Amino acid sequence: MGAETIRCKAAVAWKAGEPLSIEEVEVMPPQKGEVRIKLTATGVCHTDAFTLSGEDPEGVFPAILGHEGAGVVESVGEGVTGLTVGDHVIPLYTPECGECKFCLSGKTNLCQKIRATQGKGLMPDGSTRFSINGKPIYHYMGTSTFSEYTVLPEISLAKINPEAPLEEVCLLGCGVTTGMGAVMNTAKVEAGSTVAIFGLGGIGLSAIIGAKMAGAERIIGIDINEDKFALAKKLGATECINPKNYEQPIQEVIVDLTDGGVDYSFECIGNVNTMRSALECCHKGWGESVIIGVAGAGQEISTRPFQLVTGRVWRGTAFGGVKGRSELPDYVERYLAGEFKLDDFITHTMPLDNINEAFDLMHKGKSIRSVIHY
Ligand code: NAD
Ligand code: AHE
Ligand code: ZN
Ligand code: ZN
Repeated sequence: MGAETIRCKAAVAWKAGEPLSIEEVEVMPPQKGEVRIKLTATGVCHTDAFTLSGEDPEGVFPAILGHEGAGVVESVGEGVTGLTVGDHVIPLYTPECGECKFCLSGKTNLCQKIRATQGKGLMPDGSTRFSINGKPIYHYMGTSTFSEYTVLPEISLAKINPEAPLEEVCLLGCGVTTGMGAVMNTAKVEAGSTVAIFGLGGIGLSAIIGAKMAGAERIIGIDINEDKFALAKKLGATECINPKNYEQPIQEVIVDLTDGGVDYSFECIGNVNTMRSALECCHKGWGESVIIGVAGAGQEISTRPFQLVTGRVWRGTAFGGVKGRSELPDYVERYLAGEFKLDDFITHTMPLDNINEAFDLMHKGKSIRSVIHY
């Protein structure tokens, strides 16, 4: 397509533990099989903060973080057949090549075609498309949405209905799809179930929406920040509890409240202690607990194996088990059809220049999602 290098604004993470820095970056044209997009909006997810903190074993610096975006195709590289300039897209940190062992298994959404290079902050050919004065800047989760322009492999983009507002459906690039998908796709919660949701941020609240859509009868929200309870109840939680208000471990409280435990629990925090609580509040014989939260380097989960011997199931999920290219466009359609709302999640909006505010609000527990508007 004869595209040129673009100079644009991006938020660069130079070092772990330091605020992002707004810089002018060079964004190379898309190479073979790649697409360059202009971002319209991006959400800020807790995983961005996790990697910036230095806790992510795969965190490389300097990098452009961000993985919850939406935008428009600006140019396409050689051999790109499924996308064209002007298409509306959502970047996928879990791509879908359709031909690797994982894609063909029918058992997982974890396409591995480019996973090795993606985890090193590189494009599939082992190089980067971002630089500052010629110094390479790493990609992040294959998406790097904290930039006005970014380059992705074609297999890392879902083409969506152009009528969808990109400032809202960007949340389907991670948080909302992850929470809803974990409930409906990974756990397959049935109508009438009792469900416990640990952590009432963007992910936990989306899990509540999923549980309500699945017809769960009882939805128990758990958080140490009671400011999160009102929205949780509005979205479908039937009760909310704060572990700090009890002397007993919270799993015992939940077992007592539910005549032996819940049918399903979801850990949406990233804390190995609450992961244990989430498993142990499940009902003997059949309760299933799904880990969604991401825990730091070196951390491990534990429980008595007897918990599993007696029928509880421990599992995990990435991106809600959703296959991005074939299934995400349908989430957008369901949103457009009014099956669920996204505006409740967007507590703050701001320009890229103020992105560090989004991290401050998250750490203070004041936001659900901040959305950056480009
Ligand atoms: P968030 O910061 O918006 O929400 C986390 C919530 O947990 C907050 O409301 C906080 O008050 C609560 N919390 C913290 N410690 C707690 C405790 N000890 N007990 C009870 N509640 C507690 O985060 P988020 O964006 O919703 O992300 C949640 C987790 O999910 C993070 O670990 C994130 O990295 C992970 N995540 C995983 C996937 C995936 O695909 N598996 C996708 C997105 C996010
Ligand atoms: N890089 C970390 C793990 C981070 C992680 O688990 N990421 C989730 C998505 S979080 C989105 O907010 C994920 O998709 N995991 C599957 C995968 O292949 O990365 C580590 O511990 O190394
Ligand atoms: Zn995320
Ligand atoms: Zn694949």
